[in-house]
Amino acid sequence: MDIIWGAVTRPKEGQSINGDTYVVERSGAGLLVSVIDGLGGGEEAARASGAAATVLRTYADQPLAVLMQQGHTALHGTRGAVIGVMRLQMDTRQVIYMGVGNIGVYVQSQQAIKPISKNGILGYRLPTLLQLSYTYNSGDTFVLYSDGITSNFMTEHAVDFRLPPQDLADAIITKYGKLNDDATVVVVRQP
Ligand SMILES: [Mn+2]
Repeated sequence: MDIIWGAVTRPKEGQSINGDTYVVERSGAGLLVSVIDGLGGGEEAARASGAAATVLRTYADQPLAVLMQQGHTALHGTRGAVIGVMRLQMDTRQVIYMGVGNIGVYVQSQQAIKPISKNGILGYRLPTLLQLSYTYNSGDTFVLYSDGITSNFMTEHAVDFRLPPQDLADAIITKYGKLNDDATVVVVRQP
């Protein structure tokens, strides 16, 4: 069955420009999913995260390490950004993840799928890149989120992970979004 997803992003309270952004881009049987948080806030942050998003959309079918390298180059001269990038291969149910900086990932699965990011800042300090890969099951739910979301949502059981992806993303940001930071949640599930 085809993949379903939902996403929500909003700026911090009192700010009209959002330094966070996300990308969901399909290429063949692959779905590229990313959350990007531009450093600082406002226009400069939005410019950095926007530049990274453009790279991902342009090279959506390229290896994740290439996306990171291209993004790093594109963000020189900006504030920089932290980024998490995931690709689900829908025909084989393989998922790969690569992250630089504090974008969070939570996977609701029977399996131990616990992707982690390396410390660093795209545009400033690219760490030794780490690609993690897993096989997932039908119905597994992938949540990518920026640090404008408190990670308590994973443990408090106050949101129902069986909700449709858009409803789940909305529930997480409503209950766990920090008002003093830009916040983003993307939820993906392959039924
Ligand atoms: Mn942030």
